[in-house]
This record gives sequence, structure tokens and C-alpha cells, in this order.
Amino acid sequence: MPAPTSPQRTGISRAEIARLFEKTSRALALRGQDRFRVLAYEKAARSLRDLDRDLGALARAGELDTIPGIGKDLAGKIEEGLRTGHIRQCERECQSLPDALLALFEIRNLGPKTIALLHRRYQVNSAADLQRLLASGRLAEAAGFGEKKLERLREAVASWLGSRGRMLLGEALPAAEAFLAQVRALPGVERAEVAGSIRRGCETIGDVDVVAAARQAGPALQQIAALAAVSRVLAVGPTRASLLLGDLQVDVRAVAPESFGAALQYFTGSKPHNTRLRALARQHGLKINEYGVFRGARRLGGAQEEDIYHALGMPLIPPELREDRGEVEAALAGALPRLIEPADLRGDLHAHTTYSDGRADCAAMAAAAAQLGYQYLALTDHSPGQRIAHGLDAVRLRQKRKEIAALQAHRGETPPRLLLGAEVDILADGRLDYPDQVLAGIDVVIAAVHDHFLQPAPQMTERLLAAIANPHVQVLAHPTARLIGSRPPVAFDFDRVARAAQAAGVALELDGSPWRLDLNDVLARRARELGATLAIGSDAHSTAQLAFVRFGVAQARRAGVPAAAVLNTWPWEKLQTWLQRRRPAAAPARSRRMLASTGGAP
Ligand code: DGT
Ligand code: CA
Ligand code: CA
Repeated sequence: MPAPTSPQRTGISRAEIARLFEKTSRALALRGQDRFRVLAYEKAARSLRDLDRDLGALARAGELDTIPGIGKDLAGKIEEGLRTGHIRQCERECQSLPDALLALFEIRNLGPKTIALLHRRYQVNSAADLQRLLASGRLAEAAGFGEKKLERLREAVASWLGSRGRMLLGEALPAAEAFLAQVRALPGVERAEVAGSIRRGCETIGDVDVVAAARQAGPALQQIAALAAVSRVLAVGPTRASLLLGDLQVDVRAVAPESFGAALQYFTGSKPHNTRLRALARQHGLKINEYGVFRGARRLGGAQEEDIYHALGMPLIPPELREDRGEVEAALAGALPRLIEPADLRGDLHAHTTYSDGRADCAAMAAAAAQLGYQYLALTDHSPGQRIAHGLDAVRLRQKRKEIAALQAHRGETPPRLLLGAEVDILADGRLDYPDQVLAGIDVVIAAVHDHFLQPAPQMTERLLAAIANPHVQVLAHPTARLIGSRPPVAFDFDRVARAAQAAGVALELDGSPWRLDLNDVLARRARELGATLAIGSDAHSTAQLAFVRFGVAQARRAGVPAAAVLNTWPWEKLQTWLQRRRPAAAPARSRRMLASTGGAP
């Protein structure tokens, strides 16, 4: 391969500025500096990540301070980064603190005080150091580290190390799509698609694979490597380029247009799926590779991805199913499921507002849901147990009910229909965090585990079964409570819980938040086998996050789920009947009716 070409740019990207602010926040916290400065950098980093406008354009217009959390000082730093590629003060703050040490902040249950102590007293500079220290048993002597805390930390470190180097689908996919749009716009590129694990909708991503069709592959790759989004060129050759977009590594392959479909199929993988196809091809006396499908020297096709599958006597298999989990047999038998698509969703039953820990108010969330074409939206804020998330007590719940009713009255027939919801904690013993008479006045009750994650499986199973048995519960939210890379799933008898949910008519959520994706693809598939209904929720804490459902849909597709199995693809009338079905007939009719028609106190 030719020597790497050096990029033409001097400034750093929005993602890199966000990352530097985040590191600065951590560095300040580690040194025990002023809490407000720590929070200011943290908030700025988050704001930059959430930003849906062009940072360069805002800077040119002198409007950086219209970004939430960005004042004059931080605006100056952003300008400096965009102009020079450096933010000197931030770089100074982070000096002598290794990235691997600052990365410890990503480990669950590990705060700045503990990290500082581990660093100072035990020379911990990375998660690997911490893992060794935990294994040595030396930490137990230190004050404040009980056996339970140590166990939790051990799990969290293992979990973080297990997913290290991989990026969440929710972070990688938007960056990959933005890059793809730029690649497609290049004059030398005829077609381009994202391949690899992103296209298969995997929950975490090692690197991004892009396949481009070009008459002249080499020059096309040079154009791609020179795009503004590219922060570093690792290598460019005649057929392939390796690039960095901030933290994200991208592998680009350029092929002739007549091979585009074959290359896309090849680089979408997965490897086990492709191995199956190649074996099948051999049985048919065919050969498939990244250039096409061949019988001897004769080329049968390869311009379209379908060419490969059709040559093997089967329809195109959707990328999300290509994991060698029975999809090849199903395709050969003509039994591929018709998978749910994002457009099938008619509403969202899991979203937060400023009443608890959301960043947008009810009206803004309603307007954003209207933009998505939703028929209904449940605003499900936390119950009082979630104190840090400002869970609602009965008084504030009543206030929220009033506000939603007024908003609904104001919006009239304009969709979406707004539903008073609650994400109610399932307490350690299986009781819910609101009494039944309060639950009876809530349109959509989704129940969730938010604490006591380490209960033994039998206890956790009983806890979840008890929640399902409550007739007011309609959805079991993020059933395993895992956080990808930081909190392992809670232990319980999944089949028993899924069977109980099916029997009771409680939906199991597939939470689309990129950190959760819970149920995951494997459990969602099992839930379907057991006949349980699913619900795909965004768990949005901002208007933009309503779009998280797409990641949930990707997991549902990986699980082979059709639209009809998902509660929130149903039209409102059908959903309404379902929501009310389990409510005890003895409860006052007033509290059983939907909010839009009442407005009474919960
Ligand atoms: P990742 O990047 O770890 O999230 O997972 P993938 O599936 O994107 O894996 P990656 O990037 O190594 O390769 C993309 C696809 O290209 C992979 O799913 C199958 C195909 N592929 C790559 N290298 C090979 C190879 O050496 N042999 C075969 N058969 N296929 C390969
Ligand atoms: Ca990849
Ligand atoms: Ca790759």
C-alpha cells in the first residue's frame, strides 16, 4: 500500500471537542476541583453530542452560545478547537492523566473519589490494573470496600473490559450514515452502503465497513480519504482505505459496479453466515466471493446483492438475520419472517419529560412525536423511588396529569394522543412504587427494576412475577436492566417470566436506548417463541432520543420479530382495548377511562 496521505485539516471535529470536554470534566473531578466546573464541562460535552445543527456554521455565525450549556468561555474554547485543532487549557488539565485512567469513569459504580484513591494508593492507571488489584484481594483491606461492593465492582470491570474497543450501535450508526452521505456525493462514487456489523444491527460495533462502487477504485478512495469528516488516514491503497473519524475506525472497500452487490454481501457478513453460503455454493457447483457468483469461469451475477442469494435458490436474507441462526434453512424453505420496520411503529410507550429526568417538557415531547407521525405517546416519568431522577410523588403526578389533559385539550384531535404514563420501580420484594389506587389512574404503567440488581435468581424471578401479577402493569420495561459494557443483566428465570407475561398479557419491552437494548436480540427471539408480546420503547430523555426506537427495531429484526408482535405498532383503538383489559372491573369506571376523556385526580 502507498504511504498514508496526511489529512489537509487543522481543526478538530465536534465529536473530538465533546470528547476533550468530557476528559477535562473527568480530570477536574479527579483532582477534586470545583464541582460546577466539572459539571459545566460534562454538560457541554453532552450538548455537543446531542447537537443537531452544524457546529462550524454556528461558530461562523457567532451563535455557539445558543447551544445549551455553552457560555462565552466554552464558546471560545470550541472556536479555538475548530480553528487550531487544540484547546490548550483543556489539554493542560488532562496532562499527565492517561486516557486509560480517565476511562475508569465509564465503569459502573466508580466515582471520582474512588478512582483518585485507587490511583493514588494502588497506582491504578487502567481497568486492567483495577482488575488485577481486585483479583489480588488487597483492596478488601481498604476502608469502604465491603465484599458486596467489591463483587459489584468486579462485575462492572469485567463487563466494561468485555466491550472495550467496541462502540455502541447508537453512537456508530449516526456517524456512519453522515459519512456515507458524503461518500455518496463524491463524483467518482456510483453507489455506497454501510456493511459489516452496523448493517446487521449489532448492539456494539468493532469498526465501520463501507462498500463503494466506482469505475476507478483508487482515485475514488483518495477522494474518500480527503473528506472533511476524516480525522486521520491510516492507509489508502488501490482497493481499500482505513480511516479514522474521531474514535471511529472505518474500512472502505471500492469495487467495480458489477461487483458491488457481491462485495456488499461479502462485507456485511457475518462470517458464519458467509461460510454457510459458500458451502452451499460449492454443493451447487458455484463459487461466490466479493467479486460475484461464478460457475467455472462464467460470471452469473454480482452487481446486486440479490444475485448471490438467488443463485443459491433463496430470496435475499435481511442483513439483521445473517448470523447463521437458522436463517439459511428458513430462506431455503421459503419461511423467512416478514420483519418489523421502523415505519410500522405508531407510537411510543416509554418517554421521559422534565417532570423526572427528561430534558424536554411534555409539550415539546408531544410536538416531536407529532413530527414522527405517531398516533400516541405515553409520557412515563419515574416513580418516587428514583430520587436522583426526581421521581414523582402523588402530588406532582396529579399536576402532570392536569398538564397533559390541558395540553391534550389544546391540541384537540391533532395526533399524537397523549397518555399519562409512569415508569414505576419494582421494589425489592416485587411490590410497586405506587399504591394500586394511584396506578389505577395512570394510563400506561411500565414497571422496571432500578435497584437491588444483585438479588439471587430465585428472588429476582419472584420479584418480576409479582410485578407481572399486578393488574395495572402493562409493560415490563428493560427486563434485564443491563447496561451494555457497564452493568450485567440481572439473573432470573427468563422462560418463567416470559411465560407469565404471555399468560397475563403484559408486554416485554425492547428498550431502544443504545446503552440498554434490553431485551437483546436473543432474549427477544425467545420471548417470541414463548408467545409474549413485545413493546419497543425509546426511553427518550430528550426530543431527539425518541429516534432511539430505530435501534430497538434493529434488535427486533435480529430476533425475527414481525410488526404484529409489537404492541406499539397497533392502531390506537386496538392498543386502548389492550391497555384496559387487565384493569380490575371493580375499580371505579372513572379511573379506568383514558386520561384524554377524564382529567380526574390519580
Ligand atoms: P465488528 O467490526 O467486529 O463489529 O464485526 P464485523 O462483522 O463488521 O466484522 P469485520 O469488520 O471484521 O468484517 C466485516 C465483514 O466482512 C465480516 O462480517 C465478514 C467479512 N469478512 C471480513 N474479513 C473476512 C475474512 O477474512 N473472511 C471472510 N470470510 N469474511 C470476512
Ligand atoms: Ca466491522
Ligand atoms: Ca472491518
